[in-house]
Amino acid sequence: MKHILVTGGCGFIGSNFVRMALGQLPSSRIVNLDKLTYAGNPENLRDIEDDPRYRLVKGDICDRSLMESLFDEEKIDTVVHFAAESHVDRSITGPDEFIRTNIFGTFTLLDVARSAWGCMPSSPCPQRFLHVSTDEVYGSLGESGAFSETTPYDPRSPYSASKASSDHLASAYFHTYGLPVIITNCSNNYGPYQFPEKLIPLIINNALKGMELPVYGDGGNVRDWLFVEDHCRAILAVLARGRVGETYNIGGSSEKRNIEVVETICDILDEAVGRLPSGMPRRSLIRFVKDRAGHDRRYAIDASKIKAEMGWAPVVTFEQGIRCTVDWYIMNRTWSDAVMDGSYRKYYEEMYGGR
Ligand code: NAD
Ligand code: TDX
Repeated sequence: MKHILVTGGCGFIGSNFVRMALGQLPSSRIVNLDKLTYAGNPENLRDIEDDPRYRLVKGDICDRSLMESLFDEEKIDTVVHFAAESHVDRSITGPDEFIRTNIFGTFTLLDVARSAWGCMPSSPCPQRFLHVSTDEVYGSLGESGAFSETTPYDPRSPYSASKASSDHLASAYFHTYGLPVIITNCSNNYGPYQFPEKLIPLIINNALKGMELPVYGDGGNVRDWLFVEDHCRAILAVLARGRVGETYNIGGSSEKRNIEVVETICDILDEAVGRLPSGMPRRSLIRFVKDRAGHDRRYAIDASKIKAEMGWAPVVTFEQGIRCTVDWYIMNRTWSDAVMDGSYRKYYEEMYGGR
């Protein structure tokens, strides 16, 4: 039986992962440690909360004594570390929490795992510490090329710099202390339960409400979109078959310009729920607004290593995934309304009011 600590399991990717892992790893117990920040919502896992193999603990990864007692009490042998501050725009207006959680929090977790597992560089231990990271650590691409595992790090936002720092710490704990670390760097995820500050759910929710659709700059920035369940399948494959000390890039091979994504969502919604009450198509809500500071132009992932070693490849196309995601947000408006509370409205006004 595996005793898995998932951090940040009430967030977007974490909650999708916990649900999938409970289903696919029948002899595992999952302890979900989450601070329940604005982005963490226990509702995301309401359907599995009574599973006897699941436990939610509210807490902060920076809290060393809590982490130590959890490792001890739950005999943790596997860590899947999602917990992070994850939104680039918030990192630009308020980087402090990104430095604290993403760097100091990851350091705390690594150090507690090292003490609990007693690993030595000379005798590798059987446990696993999977550190979930992002393609943004590699910086921004020009018109061609893709990030591979050997691309030099070149982070350009406080978010990506904090993730890059955490990757370096994770790697250092492998090389220095023999902690059995594996790092994954993934491209942009989308799907159910994503907090509506990120492009896709923000556009779906605004378009459903007939609100303006803010597109930064000229809308030509490119992201490599991956359906969240494909990311979770990749993480399960890496946990089962990944080599300790290695990095694996995970991507959708599905590059889209932001404006294409926004227009696609508008068209799907017009078809699914009808045009706006005025009779206008939802594309009429698109507004090109002031660009994000230091906005990375293009990301693309070369996922050939994980494909060659583990046979992993995405199974959901962008066309399938975006329809499924739009349908989910149509069917789950109460979820969106609940998370878009007063603090979300304040955030939205501050972020978009002057744009
Ligand atoms: P999210 O913002 O939806 O969720 C983050 C979760 O972490 C929340 O549940 C939050 O409550 C929790 N958390 C935050 N600070 C914490 C702390 N100090 N202690 C404990 N819990 C804390 O994020 P997400 O989009 O699900 O991303 C998860 C991970 O995947 C992050 O590490 C992110 O960098 C990485 N990632 C995300 C994407 C993407 O497109 N969303 C792509 C690649 C990698
Ligand atoms: O209102 C918007 N308008 C807009 O044009 C928002 C919120 C975003 N954008 C643009 C900025 C990006 O080019 O859309 C693109 C996607 O933006 P986000 O959803 O904020 O994602 P991104 O900045 O690419 O980062 C995401 O992918 C990598 C996640 O938020 C990170 O956690 C992950 O590491």
